[in-house]
Amino acid sequence: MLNIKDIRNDFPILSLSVYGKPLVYLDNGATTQKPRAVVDAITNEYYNVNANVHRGVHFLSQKATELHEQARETIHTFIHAKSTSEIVFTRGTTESVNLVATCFSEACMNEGDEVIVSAMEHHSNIVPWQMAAQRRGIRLKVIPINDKGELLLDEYRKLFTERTRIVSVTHVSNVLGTVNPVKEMVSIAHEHGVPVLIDGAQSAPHIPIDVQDLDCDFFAFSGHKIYGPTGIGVLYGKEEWLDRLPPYQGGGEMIQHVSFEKTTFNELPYKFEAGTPDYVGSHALAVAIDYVSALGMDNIHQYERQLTDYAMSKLQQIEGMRIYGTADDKDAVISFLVGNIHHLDMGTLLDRLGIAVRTGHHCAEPLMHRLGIEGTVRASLAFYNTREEIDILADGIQRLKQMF
Ligand code: 7TS
Repeated sequence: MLNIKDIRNDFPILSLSVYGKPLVYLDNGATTQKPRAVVDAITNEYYNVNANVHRGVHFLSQKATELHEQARETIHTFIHAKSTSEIVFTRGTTESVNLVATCFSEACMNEGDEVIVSAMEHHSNIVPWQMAAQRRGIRLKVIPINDKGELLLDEYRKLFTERTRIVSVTHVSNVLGTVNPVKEMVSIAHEHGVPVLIDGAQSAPHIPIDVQDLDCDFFAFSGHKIYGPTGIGVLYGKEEWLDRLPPYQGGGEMIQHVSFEKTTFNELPYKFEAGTPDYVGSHALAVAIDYVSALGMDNIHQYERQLTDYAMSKLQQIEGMRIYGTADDKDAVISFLVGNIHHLDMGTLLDRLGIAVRTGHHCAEPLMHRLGIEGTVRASLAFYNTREEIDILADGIQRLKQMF
């Protein structure tokens, strides 16, 4: 059981008032707030440790390197990877997907080869593949969804051909909240000898992740969506795949030896980590992961599920409410429109009541086309949200409805 009152005290920003109203922060899908421990870790490292990593014999550099590499250990344990060489630090999910799309298409795809994505992808898992498609002459194939916002697995099965080289799919939709059956999808892909990249931006903060159990070949997530800092993220890749891929960027850290004739590359994971890494961010991310691990990802998942169910039933009682995404397996994200109120008007007016929601297409324009709408209002939940906050949202929507 989570003690939400105590938890909220760990997040100073949650006690802010905006426009004289207590802040109700329901934009966690965009980014989460940070517990004091994370902010303190950042301040402490800059005040007491700061030095560049991996290249100093001096005390501070060794200490900073230790924290950075301990962070890799923490992440490796958190997602149950086999080894720390499978944990690559990136700037976030977007960079992780770009790395795979660039390096995989270069090493493993030729003209006419195919990548399978889904109709509910974030632009971050569409555009990098389109860019690779332009460079390499490959094709995107798209898994369709039903009206509840669930992937059609039979259609997915039919998309495989002898030209399919990779599947890249989101674990949880940032618009619909749908939790995709990624373990089953990986197993289907593997029957065809095809590897799978899972976009875990919206799952890692909410659902216990075991990459070995999922058997996925790549898994990407962002630090800032899991209560850590911005600018740091993770790409997990099975060693056998990371070994096969060429480096992403060139520079310091990713080399073994350089001469003007020839450069040899560093071992995993450093081959993919050119330049000075965000060693303060990696440590602060590990502190965030320690924080959620201490609460227990199972407890977090259970609490957020109950809160999502409560929010769904509460919002569904509002006349004129249309909720997009009613999958049987649904997590922490609720997108909606009410009557003919424009999503932007709804978001702007809710803001005046102190309620932070996101409006628009949520970087998923192809999904909006499929749904036949321009955008939605989206409430996305975290474990520090409460039923009282859901009630404030529902009352706010009722009030605005009366204004229109
Ligand atoms: N994939 C999914 C499923 C996402 O929801 C997001 C960000 C990304 C990838 C990209 O993550 P980044 O950290 O690299 O930017 N989603 C959102 C959102 O829903 N609102 O703001 C950002």
